[in-house]
Amino acid sequence: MNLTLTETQTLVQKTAREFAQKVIAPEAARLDAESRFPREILKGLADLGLMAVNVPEDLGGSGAGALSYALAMEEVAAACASTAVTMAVTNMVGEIIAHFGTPAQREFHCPRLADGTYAAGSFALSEAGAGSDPGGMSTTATLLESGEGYVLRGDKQWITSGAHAGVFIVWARTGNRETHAGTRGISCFLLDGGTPGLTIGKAEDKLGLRASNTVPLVFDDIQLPKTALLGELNGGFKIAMMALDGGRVGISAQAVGIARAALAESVQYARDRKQFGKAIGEFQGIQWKLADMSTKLEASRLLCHRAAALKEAKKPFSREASMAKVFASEAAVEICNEAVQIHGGYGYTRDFAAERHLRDVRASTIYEGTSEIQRIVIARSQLA
Ligand code: COS
Repeated sequence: MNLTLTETQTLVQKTAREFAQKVIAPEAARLDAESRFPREILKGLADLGLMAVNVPEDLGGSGAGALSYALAMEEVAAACASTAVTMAVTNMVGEIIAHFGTPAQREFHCPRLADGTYAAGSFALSEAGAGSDPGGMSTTATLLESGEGYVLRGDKQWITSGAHAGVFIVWARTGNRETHAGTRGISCFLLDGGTPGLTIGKAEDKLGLRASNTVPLVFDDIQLPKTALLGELNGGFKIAMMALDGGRVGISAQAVGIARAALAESVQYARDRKQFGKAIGEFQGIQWKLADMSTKLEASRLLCHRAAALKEAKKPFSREASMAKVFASEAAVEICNEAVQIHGGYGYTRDFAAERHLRDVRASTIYEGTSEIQRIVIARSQLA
């Protein structure tokens, strides 16, 4: 793996870092405290090309590649994890449409996701009874007798940005239950925000990522035209799996960004805080914590960048994405937990960001596939 960044990657990293530190970071605590969706900040990210980093330029995206995306994600997450997850899902939605969409679908939705016309895009896979096992979903899209479209019926759960999305990618069961059971009878559809019959439920009151929006959706016999089908009929499960592989690289980068911020603040605190007549950073107990935190952080970043580099080279990267996700997210939880410990009593208050990082990072071992699911993917690849 080449560890030297290209000119494009360096530029994307610099652009994201400047915007994240100047514009996003000063707002993060307030956005969290007010559980406020970062609408204006997202528009700023779109203006910089960061809402569609992997969407080709002819569709309005940056076409900068998977590693550039990981670099940008780390920068944004280091400033505000809520903004980062909103950016992550929107980027994923744009990439799926660019990859699997018809020319009309691509040309309609990708530029709107890229330029911020849509505040966000949403990925509607999970259901109340189908989280780790999306193949067990019960939402259906039934072909009309005329054959001219589908009726979408059911509900979804944990939908990031659902109250603000311009477009949803929705997975629904289309297959005959006998010939296309389980994962083989699922298709993927595009649904416009505001479509009659779409109800956005009450936003979840979450431990962290409070400025991101997470809602349930209800589809009440929504009539979808045939042109809403994304990809092949009954081919939707594989689209979800491929998208999640890329999404997991993004979440590992998000975890790296949050942990980086927690570590930097811990180093600063260890320099500033005096006890027993000297800075606490002079005590070996604190030094060893900082050493372990920075080692875990570097290892996480390397795994993330390796998975991103494989993706960019169009090589298989499913196993590496799961390794990056499980390692980086678990390491980041440990790093953020130690950051609170180093900050002592102050770390338990809102006077410092350490508590926000710990609340925010906790989701990263759960969403985009739990740690347990990542271990299933990794183990299966070894045993195959
Ligand atoms: N890329 C492409 N295709 C894939 C794939 C991948 N990464 N992973 C699986 N597939 C394909 C398989 O090859 C199989 O194809 P065939 O039907 O042609 O044989 C099909 O998809 C079904 O795969 P599998 O039998 O492995 O499906 P399972 O139901 O056993 O599920 C896991 C596999 C557990 C990996 C999957 O359900 C999963 O990722 N769950 C977590 C979901 C998740 O991350 N949810 C969070 C949503 S965002 S908050």
